[in-house]
Amino acid sequence: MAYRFIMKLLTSLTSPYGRKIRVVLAEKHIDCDLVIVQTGDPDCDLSRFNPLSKVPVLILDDGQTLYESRVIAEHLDEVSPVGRLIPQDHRQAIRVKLKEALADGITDAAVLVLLERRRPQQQQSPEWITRQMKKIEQGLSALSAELGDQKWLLANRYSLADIATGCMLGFLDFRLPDIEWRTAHPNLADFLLRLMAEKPAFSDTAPPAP
Ligand SMILES: N[C@@H](CCC(=O)N[C@@H](CS)C(=O)NCC(=O)O)C(=O)O
Repeated sequence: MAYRFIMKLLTSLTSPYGRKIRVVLAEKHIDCDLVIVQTGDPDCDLSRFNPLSKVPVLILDDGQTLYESRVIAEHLDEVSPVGRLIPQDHRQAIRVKLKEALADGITDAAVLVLLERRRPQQQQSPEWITRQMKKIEQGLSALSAELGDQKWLLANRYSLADIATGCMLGFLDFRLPDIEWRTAHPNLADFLLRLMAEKPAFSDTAPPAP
């Protein structure tokens, strides 16, 4: 029987960036082995695959590795035409990527808050936390205004911008549940409910209970 190499995705089950790629793989029906890694484990040497030692990492069928979720998502969207997540029209594509960058940027700020809060109390900087919280608030307001009363961020078309936004909102609930974003942005709350109800790729990849 011919040997068929299947792509491998290295990620943790709690990474919001890794979740983005797991959702993309499921939406596009792409076969890929999931290799669960613990980034905090001293025995876990990711630098062989990514000089930044971060997940997600995608090992392609020719052995080449890709890292950075936006790069991986764009590659996967290109290799399989099933259910395009980035429109082919350039202007539309840039709109989707900008919203993806905004959602990822909110996630980045949330990760910084989480890491700061994990430091011993006396070493934490309240100013730094406030600065990151402001980015989260401003980012959520911008995404909420973009969404308005549309079904998806690009009106009726489901895209990578929705996937990144859903992963970011799920991460806020998972790691920073004290942020009451639903009160300020009920349209984002409805959006997340819709994603979880209509897209099995989302409900199947929810982070494990903390
Ligand atoms: N911009 C990167 C962020 C990746 C990232 O920060 N991953 C975290 C897990 S959520 C990680 O691997 N952290 C380990 C570390 O920084 O040492 C992406 O989108 O892929």
